[in-house]
Amino acid sequence: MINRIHDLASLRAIYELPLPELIFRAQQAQRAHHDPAAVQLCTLQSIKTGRCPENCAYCPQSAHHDTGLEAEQLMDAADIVASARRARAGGAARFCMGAAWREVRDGPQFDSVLDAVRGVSALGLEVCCTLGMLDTPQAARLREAGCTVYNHNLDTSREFYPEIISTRTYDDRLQTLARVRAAGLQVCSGGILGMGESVDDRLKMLGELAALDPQPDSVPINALVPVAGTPLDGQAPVDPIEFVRIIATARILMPRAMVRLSAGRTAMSDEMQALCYLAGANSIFLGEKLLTTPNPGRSDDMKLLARLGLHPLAATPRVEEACAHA
Ligand code: SAM
Ligand code: DTB
Ligand code: SF4
Repeated sequence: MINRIHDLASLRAIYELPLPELIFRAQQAQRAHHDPAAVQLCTLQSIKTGRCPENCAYCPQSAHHDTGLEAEQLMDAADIVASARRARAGGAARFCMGAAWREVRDGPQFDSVLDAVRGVSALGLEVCCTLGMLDTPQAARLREAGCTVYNHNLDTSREFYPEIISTRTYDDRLQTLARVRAAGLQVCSGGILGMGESVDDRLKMLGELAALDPQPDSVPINALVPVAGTPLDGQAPVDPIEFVRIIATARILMPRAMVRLSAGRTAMSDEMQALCYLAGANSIFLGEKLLTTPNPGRSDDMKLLARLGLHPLAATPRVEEACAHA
């Protein structure tokens, strides 16, 4: 399939639709490919925390910013698998492991991550990794070990990118995504809103993602979590309606993708999250912590899903049990 390349005017034409029309079109796109009442529940585990050599302005884990974050060495594979087992018991369908690395390096640490991937995959969970840049053989080894998805965000538009990160380029990012895809892994790629970018930057980012061929299988949309000590602390929060419009535009542009309402949910009202679900979001991270910052607790999310009549996607029997008691 050849993807349509969206010019900025056509992206704006979608984004600026009257809200009821925008939501209606997003709902149509969602219903064509997904159960509109199902929400994918993912769990995140930081397997190596802090002291990252990259200078991403938003990130509490960058060694370039003094955020007071306690750095942690790579977790043992057995501890990662134990954490995944708890996530499964709590209702997660997907387990995502994140490392504060610039790139994957061959050697004992990567071998240990591959062991963890094998262990988590054996639990029957979908395995996602986000480890920074990687080469084609490394992507293939991850896939062989049972990793199904690789997360690597474009984060923003090509034009705004150098304002946020200067230790790597937009093309580095696209190259890793191409390698991930070539190795047969699913692609998870999205971005962050609220870093000082314009609406056009957000739309251009969606245009870049939608132009990937094939399109990403999942698209995380993060709201910046401002962290003291990072250059982006103190940024004004994104307007909730602008955020919802981006979710709906992502859903319309990439109808088959899982659109994940990612970081920043602790600052969102229940009503704003409900609007995001109406606009086509169909995945969240579950649990009190993302990688290093807070996330709504599992029971709050389960209560909100129940109030909205939504249910977990691809639930194991244990999950249904968990939800019935939520
Ligand atoms: N180091 C790897 C990389 O950059 O690809 C993987 C981990 S990195 C923390 C994963 C993603 O988390 C980033 O691409 C960014 O989109 C998101 N992120 C990091 N800090 C954030 C923050 N303060 N607020 C919102 N999203 C954030
Ligand atoms: C993504 O887009 N968001 C998640 C996941 N992919 C790896 C990470 C959010 C991190 C938020 C900041 C933190 O907790 O450190
Ligand atoms: Fe490192 Fe990833 Fe954070 Fe950038 S976003 S500083 S690459 S952990």
